[in-house]
Amino acid sequence: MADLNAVKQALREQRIETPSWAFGNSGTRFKVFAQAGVPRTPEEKIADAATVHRFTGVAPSVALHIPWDKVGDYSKLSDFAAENGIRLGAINTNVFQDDDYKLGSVTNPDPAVRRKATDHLLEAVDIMDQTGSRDLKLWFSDGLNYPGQDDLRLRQDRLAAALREAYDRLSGDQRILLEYKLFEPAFYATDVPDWGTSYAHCVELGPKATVCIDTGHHAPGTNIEFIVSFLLRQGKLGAFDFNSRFYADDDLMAGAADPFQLFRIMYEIVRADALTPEYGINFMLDQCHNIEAKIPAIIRSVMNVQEATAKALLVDRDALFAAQAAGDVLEANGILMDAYNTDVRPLLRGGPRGERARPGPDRGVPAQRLPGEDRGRAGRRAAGRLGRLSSHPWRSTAP
Ligand code: AOS
Ligand code: MN
Repeated sequence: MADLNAVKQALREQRIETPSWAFGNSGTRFKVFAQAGVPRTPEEKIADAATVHRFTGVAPSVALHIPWDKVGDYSKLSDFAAENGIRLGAINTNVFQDDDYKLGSVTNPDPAVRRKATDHLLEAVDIMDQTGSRDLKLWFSDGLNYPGQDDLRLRQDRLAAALREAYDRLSGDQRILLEYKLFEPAFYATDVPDWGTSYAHCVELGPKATVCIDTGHHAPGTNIEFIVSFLLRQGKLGAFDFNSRFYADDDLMAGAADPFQLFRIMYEIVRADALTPEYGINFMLDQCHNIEAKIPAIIRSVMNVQEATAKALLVDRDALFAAQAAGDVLEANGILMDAYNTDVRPLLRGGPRGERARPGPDRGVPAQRLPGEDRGRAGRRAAGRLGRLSSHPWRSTAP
């Protein structure tokens, strides 16, 4: 049975990194709907990220994107972040917006373009030296639109060479996070299309290279929690770019489209004891808020990740392993669903630090599951858990 104090503690210690670009204006190729008050400078984006942290208590770092967040003095920017109560997180490279990159960046057939792109990766490590960032996050838009356009195998060689240069430039605890994406902007073949390609390059590079899973970058129906579980087992899961998708790389709020998927992912994290900052996974958001207010949307996303995590922490793992070992399919599935169907909002309502309980109506706990209601073994477990939830002191209102 999950220990609620341990669950609370784990939620307090959870860390979620926000992306600087999510605070600025964004849109589709059809229209960017500008919003009033969006940040104009890296400093203003940092101030917005600090606001998210103030309200959630679990988002103490913000990822930068270079050159979108280029400044003259990165140490000063780092100090500015610290004055605002947060720190600078992953440095994201941008080798997809220059005309030179029409046929690719580090995989381009032209060695001069490859040099320029690789130099940008090295520049990003220089910036990390000044910001104190640990993570160099690499996403390559490189790929082909037409069969025969370029040599698939040579492009892998060029990619490996650029990654090697960047890897050899790392020092201290710095590391590479290699993201993958099934398609877009390339439509026929992408040079890092999936976790397997990213994983193989990371293995070739060495221990300081790990995979970044962007939850929006898979074919429909892909079992992402399997990828999570596999990479954890190999010690090669370095980070997430959380967001939601309905169709492609929609970049909607994490946990909005498929909260059950997010729960299943977080269960694998909890299952591997990989939730703590010490384990080293960078739980980042990678989102754009095109029609909704940005800071509240990012707060909502952080809370959605926390809710999925809370449910994952509530899984009765001893009972689950026992049911699995006994081959009791329905009981095992029931135990997992039982945790997923628990309303954890009361657990989070006072804020993750638990010191700011907000008075408010009790939304749903008694209505959802009635303690004592006969729903079989799984139902009785749920009733017991809710009984404890309902009587917990940090709950804002009594049922
Ligand atoms: C692009 O599709 C990727 O998700 C990257 O993480 C990218 O750097 C980020 O979305 C900012 O554009
Ligand atoms: Mn991403």
